Amino acid sequence: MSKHQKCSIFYILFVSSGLSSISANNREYHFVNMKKTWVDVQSYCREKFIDLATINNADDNQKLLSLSQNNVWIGLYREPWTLWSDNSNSTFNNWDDKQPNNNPAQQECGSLLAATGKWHDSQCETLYTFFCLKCPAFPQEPKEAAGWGG
Ligand SMILES: [Ca+2]
Repeated sequence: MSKHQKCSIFYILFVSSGLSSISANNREYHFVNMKKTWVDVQSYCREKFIDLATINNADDNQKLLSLSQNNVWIGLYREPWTLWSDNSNSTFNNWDDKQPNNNPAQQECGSLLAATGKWHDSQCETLYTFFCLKCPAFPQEPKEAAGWGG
């Protein structure tokens, strides 16, 4: 069983316990302030967390942008750029203008620019800081959800 599956089962047990309305789709990220190549980042995140950060919607992207101080690796790679490091598919993207451009060459790994939150394809050997995907932290007590939709 993968860490990701364990995490999902934990969500289901927790949610079905009635203690919280936390969504299994909420993504939580752990920022790692070390610069590594994309492949090294993938190994690090899989060992210590779930996987490289995945981004499935604008809220996820905004969360990463708000936490980013430098350009960071994200878990997206090569053609067709819809398959993430954790093997999930996503139709969401946030490419910058004229990206991915594979220019000058061999840009097979996805990065997020701290200045704009836009995505670029970058050479995988570039050293960037990064985010790992982790299980959400569970609240100690049920939180009031006043003002939230749904
Ligand atoms: Ca590029």
